[in-house]
This record gives sequence, C-alpha cells and structure tokens, in this order.
Amino acid sequence: MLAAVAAAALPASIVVWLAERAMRFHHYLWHSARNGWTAFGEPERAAYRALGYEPPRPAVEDGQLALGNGSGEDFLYMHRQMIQQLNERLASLADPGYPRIEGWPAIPAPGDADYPVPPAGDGDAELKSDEFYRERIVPLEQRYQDADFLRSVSLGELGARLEFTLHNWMHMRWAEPVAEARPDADPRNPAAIDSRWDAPSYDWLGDFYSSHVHSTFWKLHGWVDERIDDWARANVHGAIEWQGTWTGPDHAHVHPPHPHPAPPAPDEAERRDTPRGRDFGRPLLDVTVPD
Ligand SMILES: [Cu+2]
Repeated sequence: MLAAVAAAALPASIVVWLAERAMRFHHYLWHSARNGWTAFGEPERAAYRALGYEPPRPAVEDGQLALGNGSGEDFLYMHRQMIQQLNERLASLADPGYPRIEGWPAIPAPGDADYPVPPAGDGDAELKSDEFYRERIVPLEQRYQDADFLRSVSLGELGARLEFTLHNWMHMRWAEPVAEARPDADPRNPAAIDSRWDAPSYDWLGDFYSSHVHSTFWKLHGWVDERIDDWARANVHGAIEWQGTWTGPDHAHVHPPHPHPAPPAPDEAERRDTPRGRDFGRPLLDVTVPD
C-alpha cells in the first residue's frame, strides 16, 4: 500500500540533498541576515556581505517587525522558490510515496494522529499547549484566510505577520526537544559551524541551519504558501507583481563556506543575550507584532 502523502517522510535521497552544507548555509544565512541586519555592527555586516547575503529589506528594523518595507514578500517568495525547487527534485525522483510537497490543509489540532505535538522542551511549554492552539493559533489562522483582512494588507505586510507569528510558532510547536543545541555561530564569522552539524540526522525544526531537512518543514511551509494565493484571490486579478524577490546570492557563484576555526567564545554577558539554537523561538520573545 502506498503511504499517504499527508504523513509521509521525505525520500532518503532528498533528505541527503537538503542536508548538504550549501543548502543549510543558504537557509541559515538568508534568515539570519534579514533578522539581524539592523542590529549588526560593521564587522558582522561585512562578514555577511562577503558571503553575498546583504538583505535589501531587513525583516526586523531596530527591534520592530518591518511591516511596510516588503521584507514579508521576500519571505513568501524565497520559500515558494524552495518549494518549487524541491518539487522539481521530487518530480524527477518519481517516488510514488512522495510525489510532491503538499502543505497542511489546516494547522493540525491538538491530538492530531499524524502530527502530534512533541513533548515540551526548554521554555516552549506555552507554545506547545492546547490553550496556545485555541487562543493564539486558531484566531490568526482564521484571520489570515479572511478576505476582508487580506484586502486590508499588502502582500508584504501579510508575509511579515505570518513569518513572525504562525510560521515561527509552528516551527517551535513541532520541534522535538533536543539533547544538545547547535552553538550559535559568531555573526562576525557565520561560516564557523562545525561540519558535524551537517549530518542528515540533524533536522531540528528550531534552527535555520536544519529545519528544512525535516519533513514537517514542508508541511508547514506548504500551508504558509497557500496564503499567498488567498491574498491574490482577494486583491488582484491575474499574476502577482512581486516587489520582494530576494532569495540570496546566485548559488552558481557562491561556494558554501567551509568551517573556519571557531572565534574566541563571547564573554558571559554576551552569552546570556544569545539563547542558543532557537532561531524561530527568538522572534517570539523579542519582536512585537502590532495588532
Ligand atoms: Cu525559512
């Protein structure tokens, strides 16, 4: 019997491809550049620039979610590209158990048989609770599909709101507790990630460096991707005229960074400010999404 696409795991060869260092760096540098840019100093910016990751529209500006600069379009567009690229791979692989990405038709409710919420780990009990689903997730899930709401926002604003609410929450809600978190790379030396984190088994949903290796990433991003079409149905006739299409540098010209010797450890005070390995959790704590 064929496995249902709903709960299928990605084919092993796809997982190996997604776990390649070049793929990991693309996702990690793209997100961390957009989130960190306005907080970075010149050494951090220079390091990202040298790797080709100078974001044209930061996602966070001076600690505030950037609703009006089009960065939310970059978010929607870049992940749509990732889905398309993976669908092309899947089409050529022609595995009947996993023919293409199909997003969640709805965000799985507590007790979902195929996508149970993993046990709470470090600091994420609230996000994983049934109350959080009822009181925070469901209202926004409805709002972001409501035609009146969709007519009241630009595509960029919708993308920014989605990214820093439901999207980040889904990442952390379905993240397994981890025994060991990947130490943050110093943003002045973002390539300093040990190659042991490149193993295909490292697929933690809470880390930009690994989340896309996990099957659930594609379910939740498929759900996010559908919201682009909801917005288009409510607002435009015909094709979307994308303003934010930043996907990072052209892969053909950028080599994946090799791990450089780790920089000296930041002092304790700095450490306290940088919770480790919780990329999608951090914005939940730090960035307010205005009503
Ligand atoms: Cu992403």
